[in-house]
Amino acid sequence: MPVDANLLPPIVLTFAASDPTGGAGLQADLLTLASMGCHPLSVVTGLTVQDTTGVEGVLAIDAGWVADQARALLEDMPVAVFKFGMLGSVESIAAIAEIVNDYPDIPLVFDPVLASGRGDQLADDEMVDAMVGLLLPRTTILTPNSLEAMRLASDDDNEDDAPSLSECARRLVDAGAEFVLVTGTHENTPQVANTLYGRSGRVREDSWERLPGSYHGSGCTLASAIAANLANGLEIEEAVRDAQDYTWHALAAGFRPGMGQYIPDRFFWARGEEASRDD
Ligand code: PXL
Repeated sequence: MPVDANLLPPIVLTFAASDPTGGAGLQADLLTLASMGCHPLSVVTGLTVQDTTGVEGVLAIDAGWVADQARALLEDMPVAVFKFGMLGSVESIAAIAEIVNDYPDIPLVFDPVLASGRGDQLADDEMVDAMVGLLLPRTTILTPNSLEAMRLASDDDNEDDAPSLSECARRLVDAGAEFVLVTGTHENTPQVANTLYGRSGRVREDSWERLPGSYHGSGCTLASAIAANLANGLEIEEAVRDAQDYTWHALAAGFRPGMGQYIPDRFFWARGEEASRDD
């Protein structure tokens, strides 16, 4: 029997690395996408050894295996949206670029994972260059935090280059991203202000009450929520606004299962009143 795409939940294909804590990475994407009504497909780009206090090891999956996982899925199922998290190696970035370029009509949400929220490095300078050169031209929306925006947009050869965040966004749009959402979690401001930029400059800004505590996986949750919203048919501005609202509530309902960071509760909406953790 032929597949009837109308009877399927929207399918989102995420390229990401495993975070065994379930806080960030691939597991964050799967939880978020499922919670928002999508069916997630996953291409594993790497493995990490970590707990809620930090990353102890990173293994990049061989680029040939990354490509084979993606090709097999894409030849079998209709993908509505691509989502990128940690990509593992320059070779995998090149292989992934080639594959997504064969599907130019599928929107792409790119969370440029360069380091964990605790500062563990997850991408080197060569990977940053490959992201900008090979992936930005194919990106529908890039979701850097302010530190990632600076690293992706500044000129490595000029130590004095200290662009403002709006200048960073302009450069990233010039490099090919259709939209750039710069998140303000790392800025020293009373509220968290997230700003969306497009080809004509600033599109919208949303401010959120800054929650106390340190969270693991907020960026992955936000980018996956945008991907889910696009897959569910929202336009970019509405997708971005609603994804922030979803992420804020997941963080507000977050829990601390170990000795380190809090983890967002992507299924906050499914818990009963008795599950409230305001104690
Ligand atoms: O939060 C970014 C991130 C993405 N992917 C993996 C991670 C992290 C942060 O630790 O471990 C696998």
